[in-house]
Amino acid sequence: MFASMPTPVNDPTQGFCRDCLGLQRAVKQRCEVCGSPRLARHAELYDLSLAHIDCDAFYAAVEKRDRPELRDRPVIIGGGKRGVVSTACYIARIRGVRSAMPMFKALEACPDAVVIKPDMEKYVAVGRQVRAMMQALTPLVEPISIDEAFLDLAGTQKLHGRPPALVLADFARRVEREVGITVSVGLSYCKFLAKVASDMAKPRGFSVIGDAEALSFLADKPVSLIWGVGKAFEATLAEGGIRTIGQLQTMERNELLRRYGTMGDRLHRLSRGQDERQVHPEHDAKSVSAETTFDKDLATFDDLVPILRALSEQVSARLKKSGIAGRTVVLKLKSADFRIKTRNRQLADATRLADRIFATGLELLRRETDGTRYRLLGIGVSDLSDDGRADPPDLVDVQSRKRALAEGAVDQLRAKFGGKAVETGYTFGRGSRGRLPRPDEE
Ligand code: TTP
Ligand code: MG
Ligand code: MG
Repeated sequence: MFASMPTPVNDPTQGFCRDCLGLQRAVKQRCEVCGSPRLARHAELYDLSLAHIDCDAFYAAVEKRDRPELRDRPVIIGGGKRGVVSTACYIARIRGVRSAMPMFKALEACPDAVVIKPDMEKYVAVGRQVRAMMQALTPLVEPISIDEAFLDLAGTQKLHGRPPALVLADFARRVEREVGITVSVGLSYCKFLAKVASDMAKPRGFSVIGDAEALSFLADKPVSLIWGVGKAFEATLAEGGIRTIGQLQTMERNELLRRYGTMGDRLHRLSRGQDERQVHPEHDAKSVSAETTFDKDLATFDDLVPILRALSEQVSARLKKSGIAGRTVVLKLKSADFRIKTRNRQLADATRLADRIFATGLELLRRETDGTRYRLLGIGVSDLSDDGRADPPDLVDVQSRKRALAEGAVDQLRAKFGGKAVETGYTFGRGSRGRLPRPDEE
C-alpha cells in the first residue's frame, strides 16, 4: 500500500490523517479521504525521527479494556496498603483525581468512581506486548518505565517504506486495535522535546516539536519542564528570580555553571533545546565500567588510589556522554593468583560524577588492601538509569555541592581543551606504576 504512496513532502499545509494515514494536499479541517479531524501537520514532520511514546492512563486503560462496561465510568486504580491512587482514567481526571492522591481525597472529588486494585502482573504483560511492537519498528527502543519508551527511527524509512511520522501514527492505530489501549506520541529531534511533546496532547496525542521552533516553544514554559528540575531545585531557581526557561536562555553558560554547578550545564543546554543524549536500547549496557591490568602487581592503597581515580573519571565521562547514571558502584579486583573479587555499594541517588564514583570506590578499596597483590583494578556503576534524577543538588551538604561545582568546571575545560587538559591531584604525575588505559575518547 505504501510502496505506491507518493512520497510525502514537508509542507505545513499538507501532512496526513492519523486515522486513515491518507496524505493531505491542502489545509482543511478534516481528512480528504475519511473525514477525520485528527490531522498531523508540521513543517518538519518528515524530518524528525526521535519519538517518545507513553500509554494513556495505563493501568486504567487496561482495566477498561477488560471490562468494557466501565468505558464511560470514572475509574481509579489504587488502594491497597498505601491507600493512594496509582492512576485514574481521563474521566476521573476531569473530576480532579490525580496519581499519588490519597484515595479518600480522590473519592471526595469523585464519589461515583469505580476503584480497582492494581493487577501488576497483567500490566507488566501488556507493557511487554506494547514494547515488543515498538521493537519491531526499530532496534533502538529505550524503555523508561512500564508504559513508555524512547524510539529512534532514524534510517528506518527504507525498511518501512514511509517516514517515521507515518510509522508512529500507524503504530498508535495498531496498539488501539491489537492491544486495546491508547498511546500518545511525541516526535522531535531530541529526547527532551520528544518527551515533552508526548505529554502535550494526551490522551491519543500526536505532537511534534521541530528544531526551528524549539527556542520559542520553550521560552514561556516553567523551568520545571526541564529534566532534573524537581520541586527543591525549582525553589532554588525561584530564589534567583528564575521561573521560565526563557530566562535561562538569556543567561551565559558560565554564569549558570557558577551558580548551579553541573546542573548549570544542563540548564544551559536543555533551555536551548540542545540534548545530545542518544536512545539506548534495552539490551544495551547493564553497567558502565573501566578496568586496567597493571604492568606489575600492586598491593598498597597509595599505589591503587591514583588508578582508581583515573578509572572513575573514565566511567564518569562515558556516563555523561551517554546521558545515563548508575546507582550501584562496583569495584573489581583481580589478585596476582587470578582470583576475581567484586564489591559493590548502592547509593541513595544515581550518580554520573567521577567524584562520587571515586569516593565510593575508595571506601570499598580500603577494605581490600590487606597486603594482597593485585594485577587488575576496575570500577564501574550498574543500576543504570537516565540521568534525569542523578546527583540531585545537595543543598544541605555544602561540600558535596562544591565538589559537583568543581567537577562541572573541570568537565567544561575538558570539553574545550580535550580529555587530558585537566588532571586532578590524584592522577597528576602518576608516574609509571600503573599503566592506565587510554582515556575514553573517540
Ligand atoms: P504514567 O505514564 O505516569 O501515567 P498514566 O499512564 O497513568 O497516565 P498518562 O496518560 O498521564 O501517561 O504512569 C504509568 C503507570 O504507572 C500508571 O498507569 C500507574 C503507574 N503509576 C503509579 O502507580 N503511581 C504514580 O504516581 C504514577 C505517576 C504512575
Ligand atoms: Mg502513561
Ligand atoms: Mg509513563
